[in-house]
Amino acid sequence: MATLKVYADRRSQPTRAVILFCKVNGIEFEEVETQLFSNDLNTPEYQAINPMKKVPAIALGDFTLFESHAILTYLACSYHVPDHWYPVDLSKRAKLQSVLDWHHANLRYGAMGYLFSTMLAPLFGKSPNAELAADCEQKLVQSFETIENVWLKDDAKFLLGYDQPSIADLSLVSEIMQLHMLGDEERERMIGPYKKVQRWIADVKEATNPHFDEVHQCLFDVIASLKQNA
Ligand SMILES: N[C@@H](CCC(=O)N[C@@H](CS)C(=O)NCC(=O)O)C(=O)O
Repeated sequence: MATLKVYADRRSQPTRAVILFCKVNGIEFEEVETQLFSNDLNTPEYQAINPMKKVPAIALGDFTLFESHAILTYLACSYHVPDHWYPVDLSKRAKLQSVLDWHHANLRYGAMGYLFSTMLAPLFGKSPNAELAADCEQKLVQSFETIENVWLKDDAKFLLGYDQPSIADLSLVSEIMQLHMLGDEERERMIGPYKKVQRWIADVKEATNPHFDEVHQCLFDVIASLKQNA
């Protein structure tokens, strides 16, 4: 069988979700470093793999795929991984898909939008945009509210009332981890009231460690270097 290649930059939330999934499930892969903010995404070779010029993407022989949720779904279906990651049961699968679809327009929109309209803006030669930041913060806080009261059911540890994590847990938690880029106080202002969300993040971490910490180390290295250069 051809080697699975994962085109990755671990500073990217969806990239980390894919890498974490592979590592937790013992899926062998070659990590092809494809750096954000570099020419790596613009080469004709890479655009043949992902015309959107984003990470992550995968290649398996002639087969290529981009969009992290499609990748996670494909990997969960084509490798022998435990059912809880992407249940065979159609109704469970459809529910999980609804969390994945919701994620893009809500949690990701809010988290990415907030970071790029505040602390990341100057790094890209832009001024912070207070109006956009307020809109994104509202979306983000609404998203925590939804996770706390809709997706985390009763006292279950993981999304949709499951007692083991699914690909949706990996995707959403990888996104939320990016908020460590904000100072503790700012992050606490948003996530502080959501105790179930905080416990769930800790549970996902515990269920996937030591890989979770290893895959997120890059993010904490970036945060440390940003602090040093501030
Ligand atoms: N919906 C996509 C999002 C991919 C994405 O936005 N990747 C970002 C990094 S987190 C990227 O590659 N950005 C490069 C760019 O926009 O130039 C997924 O889930 O894979």
